[in-house]
Amino acid sequence: MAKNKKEIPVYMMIFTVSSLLLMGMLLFQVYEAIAPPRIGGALPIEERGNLLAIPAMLEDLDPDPMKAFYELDVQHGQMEFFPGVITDTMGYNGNFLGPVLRVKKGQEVQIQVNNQLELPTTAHWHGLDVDGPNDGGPHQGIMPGESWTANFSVDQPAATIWYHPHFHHTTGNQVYHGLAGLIYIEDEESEDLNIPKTYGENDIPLVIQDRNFKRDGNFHYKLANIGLEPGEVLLVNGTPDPYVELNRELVRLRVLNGSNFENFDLTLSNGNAFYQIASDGGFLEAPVKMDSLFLTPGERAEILVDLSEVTDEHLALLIGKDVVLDIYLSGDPRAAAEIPEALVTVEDIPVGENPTTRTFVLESEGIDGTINGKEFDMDRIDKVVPKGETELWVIRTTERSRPRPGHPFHVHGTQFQIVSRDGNPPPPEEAGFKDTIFVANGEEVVIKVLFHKEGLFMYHCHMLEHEEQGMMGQFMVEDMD
Ligand SMILES: [Cu+2]
Repeated sequence: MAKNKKEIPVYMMIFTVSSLLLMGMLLFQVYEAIAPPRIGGALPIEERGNLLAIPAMLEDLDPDPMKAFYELDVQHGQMEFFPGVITDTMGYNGNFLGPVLRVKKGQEVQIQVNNQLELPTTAHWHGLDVDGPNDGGPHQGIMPGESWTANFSVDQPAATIWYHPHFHHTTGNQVYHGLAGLIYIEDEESEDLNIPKTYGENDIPLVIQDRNFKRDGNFHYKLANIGLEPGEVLLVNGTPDPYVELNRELVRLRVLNGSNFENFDLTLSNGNAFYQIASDGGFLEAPVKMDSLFLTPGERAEILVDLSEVTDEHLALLIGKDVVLDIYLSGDPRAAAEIPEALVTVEDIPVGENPTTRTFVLESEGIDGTINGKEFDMDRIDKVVPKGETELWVIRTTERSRPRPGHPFHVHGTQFQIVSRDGNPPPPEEAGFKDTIFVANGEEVVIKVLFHKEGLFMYHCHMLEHEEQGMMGQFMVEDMD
């Protein structure tokens, strides 16, 4: 995952060169492995990497403020991630990734998805409280040349959710090639909060993904290689080696771990703390001060970073020693920004007496996996769940899942809350609404789930290759009154 920087200190160069000689044919990999991260100093402008791409905000084609109509074309594309090297990609309304769709609580939304690929796809709204037929899961396949329109009303608090394909056995490949995008749900509270809201200026989306490339420049997506080691290149919003220029002020980063298989642990190069204000399903009750942010595939977090007092010209967002994003600062340092003391009231999901309890045991070996000992079967409904009745779901991973540290468990069609992690109450950053949670090997996480809408939904590991190799099940939500 090391970023290939141009400036290397002399001592490291000597070390590098001698190592390269020793290693002979492993030249390139060795350089990648020992190239030092460039953490402190700023680079002259001409040596900066690539300006961070900011996804377009898609135009709502419905003039009625209580409605929204969006159109997404699923298409092939090409990108020049590296100068002179063409990579075949896929994107929504463009070459790679997709635009941001902004919807408001209470709106009636239609999203028309036009499949211009020669492969089937779906458009799944990850994190959306929606009924089964509009969820965009494996059963809502959109055949080549066809269109599908999702209809739903926005019936949940403000949140940063996302969309991606979910057609069984093509999901991992299509996401890897670029099919993913963000949806911003806004409501009165999100609009009233005193937090940064200027899109692309102080409210910045960061879709972080790791990738491997073949010699011909195309993505190296091969099931056998997935999960053996992280991708060599980190893309942020589709930009390799990205930088962004920000004012010395409070900024809000909306981060999605959009990788297929890798966990990310994010820190700031100056060691400063930041504040998590939202998890998958919306705002937390209060900002949570932290100095690292752990996100598994599919998870989102919104963080506030106060750049007001930073006197350095440059800092970086890091994963370990690797630079994810270079940040160059402008404007004069000033007094620290005010971090809101409180954000929203998170409605507690009510639990009745003697709630139904179900257990889900996640087990993997390499990229193969099962839930409760079973591989996914499109023709088998694993659970029937009553609408409107909170259940307790107990999620466990087995030690057999090593060497992976655990699995991100995702449930469609709802936002749930964590009751306990290994018997302890969740930490404050996990006390809000979630749709994807990390369950470490040997750990037991209890969640309370409540489904408001009927239909067929999925639960699965969000390491996409685990999902496709069997770590998925399906449940039918029925009105039993
Ligand atoms: Cu997994």
